[in-house]
Amino acid sequence: MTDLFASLRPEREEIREGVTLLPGFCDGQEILNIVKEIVAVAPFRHMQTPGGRRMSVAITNCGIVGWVSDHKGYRYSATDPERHRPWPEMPEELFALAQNAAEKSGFSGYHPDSCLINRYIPTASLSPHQDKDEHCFDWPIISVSLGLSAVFQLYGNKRGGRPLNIRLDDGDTLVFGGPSRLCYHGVRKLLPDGPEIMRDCRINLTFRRALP
Ligand code: MD3
Ligand code: FE
Repeated sequence: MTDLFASLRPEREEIREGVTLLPGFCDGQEILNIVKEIVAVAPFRHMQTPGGRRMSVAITNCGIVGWVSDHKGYRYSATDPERHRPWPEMPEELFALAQNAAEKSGFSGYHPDSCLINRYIPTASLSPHQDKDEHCFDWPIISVSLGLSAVFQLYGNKRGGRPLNIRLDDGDTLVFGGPSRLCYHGVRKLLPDGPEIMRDCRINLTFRRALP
């Protein structure tokens, strides 16, 4: 459907130093079709936290390495622990999407080697955490939201305090880099709004540079 209000939204919004929101940067339907091909090979699954709890968010990955969690901890692995096989390759369209979003936000030459794909049903949430399992923090993390909208919460570089609430809609793309790369963040709740093709869940892709 044509977005009549697209012209009223800024193309790029600097939320804070190193955090750039690109509203409606991608076509959610197009990205969803690519995600479906990945999921047909490496299905969504619920991982265990190191403490032995089942994550409410279901995940899968594509790329050279994928983020995994089990009783031994959080890490990146070249092997899918469920399939004992490499993760599906990162499709060129996804690599290009992340690279273009990074470029628009001041990070040229971005080469993500991992894409974590999170699936939220309306009761799922992600408690505040830092992303620090990557080898270094010089490169940004790029987040792409699909389907149901959600309230994303951005804290500072220490746990606690009052978060900034950011609503993320289908197609919205966020870039986290520079001094905000290690900010605490979480996903509070899903909202009942979304595109016709995806009113039952939210999918979030995070592109990462995990390896040296
Ligand atoms: C801010 N995912 O997978 S993406 C995650 O919507 C994760 O599924 C959320 O947090 C989701 O780790 C949020 C946005 C995000 C990702 C990385 C960040 C925000 C970040 C790193 C630093 C600061
Ligand atoms: Fe995170």
